[in-house]
Amino acid sequence: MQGMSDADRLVDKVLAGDTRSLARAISIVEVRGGEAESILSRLSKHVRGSPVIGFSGPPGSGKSTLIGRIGEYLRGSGLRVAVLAIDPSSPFTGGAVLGDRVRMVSIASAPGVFIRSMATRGARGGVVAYVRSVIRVLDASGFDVILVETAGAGQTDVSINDVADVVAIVVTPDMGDSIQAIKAGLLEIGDVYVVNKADDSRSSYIASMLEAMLGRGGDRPVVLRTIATRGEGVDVLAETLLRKWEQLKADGGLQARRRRQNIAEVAALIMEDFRVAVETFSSDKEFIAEVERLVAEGLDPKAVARKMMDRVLEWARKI
Ligand SMILES: Nc1nc2c(ncn2[C@@H]2O[C@H](COP(=O)(O)OP(=O)(O)OP(=O)(O)O)[C@@H](O)[C@H]2O)c(=O)[nH]1
Ligand SMILES: [Mg+2]
Repeated sequence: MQGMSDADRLVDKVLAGDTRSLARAISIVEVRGGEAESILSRLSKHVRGSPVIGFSGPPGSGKSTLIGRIGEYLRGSGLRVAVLAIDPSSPFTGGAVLGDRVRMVSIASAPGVFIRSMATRGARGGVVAYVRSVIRVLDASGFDVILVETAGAGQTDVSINDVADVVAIVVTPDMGDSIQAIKAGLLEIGDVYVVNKADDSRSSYIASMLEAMLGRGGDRPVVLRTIATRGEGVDVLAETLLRKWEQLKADGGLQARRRRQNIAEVAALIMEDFRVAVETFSSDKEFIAEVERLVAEGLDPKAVARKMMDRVLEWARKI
């Protein structure tokens, strides 16, 4: 069609549900830049605010297997499901990683299910913003639920509650892992705690221990047990997560969480621009000469940094 830009055409196909165009749009958004911005702004009026459910927890606790099963379950009730696996181990520009796709094989080929791995190594502080952009693309393209997997605290560049509305923390009956996970600060961020691999006899002990640690308040997170490999407990888990989202939507909690997500995203974007500005500027000849002059005058580094700050900000605005 005459007068249509490439971005218009791509966005039209994404909105029409074309999976290949969706994958392409996500790749463009991941890299950022002008084309990404025009795609995101064209899609923005189609964003519906679908539930984003996050899964975090120690490596190997069964997050991918669980997500695969939950995807299947939700799909069975007629919902379109997108899965976003955030992979800290792969280089950011390395493209999709197939490992998770293999474990989610039960749903990978199902219609109405879309799986994407997003590599984050090398993206540094901007990860939150990249992930939220991709979530917006998925939402606008019509998915009813978006499931996000990240590795546990400290192992990834994105904290799950910066991108997800409702958070499930997946641990295993293996004591070491669970205690490690809890120590790493996962006790504060979960809405639901899942003791997966409940085919292990220690699971009820770990579940009780978690319940004791979580305390007794009215809004205490739920502890559930699952056997992801057999799909046991998956229906209850899926319903619990969606019910929590509905409850948050009704009582204003969702709006509060999304406001926090927006702030985290904007802060990440500013930080990213600022980082680039500092890196560019600090290898600039004039900058170096100026810094050397101030140091030679006897100013301490902190004072020099203050003096240079305005110049860096000016630089950042041009990015
Ligand atoms: N026995 C048992 N094994 C399970 C269960 N759920 C998952 N597994 C196995 O645990 C291993 C890890 O599962 P994944 O789903 O890849 O775990 P993950 O948390 O996504 O792992 P990372 O993404 O590497 O952190 C796989 O071999 C699964 O088959 C379960 O309920 N019981
Ligand atoms: Mg996984």
